[in-house]
Amino acid sequence: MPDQDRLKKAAAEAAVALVIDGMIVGLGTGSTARFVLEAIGRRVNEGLRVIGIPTSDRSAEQARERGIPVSTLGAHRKIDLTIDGADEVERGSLRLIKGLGGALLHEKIVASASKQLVIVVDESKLVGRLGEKVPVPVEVVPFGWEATNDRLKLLGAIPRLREGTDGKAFVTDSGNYILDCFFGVIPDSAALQRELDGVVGVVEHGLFLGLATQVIVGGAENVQTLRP
Ligand code: A5P
Repeated sequence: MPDQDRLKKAAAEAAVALVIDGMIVGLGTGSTARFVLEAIGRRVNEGLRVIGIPTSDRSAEQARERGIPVSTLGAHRKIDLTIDGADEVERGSLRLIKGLGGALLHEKIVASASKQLVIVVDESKLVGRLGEKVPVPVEVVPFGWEATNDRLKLLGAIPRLREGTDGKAFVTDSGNYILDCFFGVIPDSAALQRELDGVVGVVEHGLFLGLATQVIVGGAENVQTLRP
């Protein structure tokens, strides 16, 4: 297993130790969340009773393959604990950028319905300021997306339409497009959040501020838990 995967797995397993019998558990999306699903699946096979609320079609499929019972947010509006990955974690504030895996809309809806949001990352995801390494994914309505693209440029972004492996526009589980918006280092992510929330045509964006209740970081030396 590559080193980075070992770190992701260690963080994922530490997070899954927080899952208690009877919980409604939000299931994240991505390569780190996959290790979470594996670890929950093992515990379910040993007798743990949980109901998983997947954040994507992909994680629903992976959960079912591992024997984890899945349901919907409609049926379970209050989630005890969600475990998900992130693309960047700002040290100190624990503000996040999420969505490089394309599931940011459902992830944010599930995170917002969760009593606890535990983020699992390897140490390469920690940054001093959001935007240091990755763009902010912005989910937009396909209708007139070019006009939304222009509006995002006015906020200082360099947007790029995300493409799928077929070279066509990537389509999210909700049928939308994603514009990966390069801002560079973001000095005031709360201000940017307000601006993005006000752009017509934007469905949701990958700034997750004030949502993470803890971040579990797999590092070369140890696994560390960060709290805001
Ligand atoms: C999915 O939309 C994302 O928010 C993921 O949680 C994020 O991209 C982290 O993915 P990895 O664990 O694969 O890096």
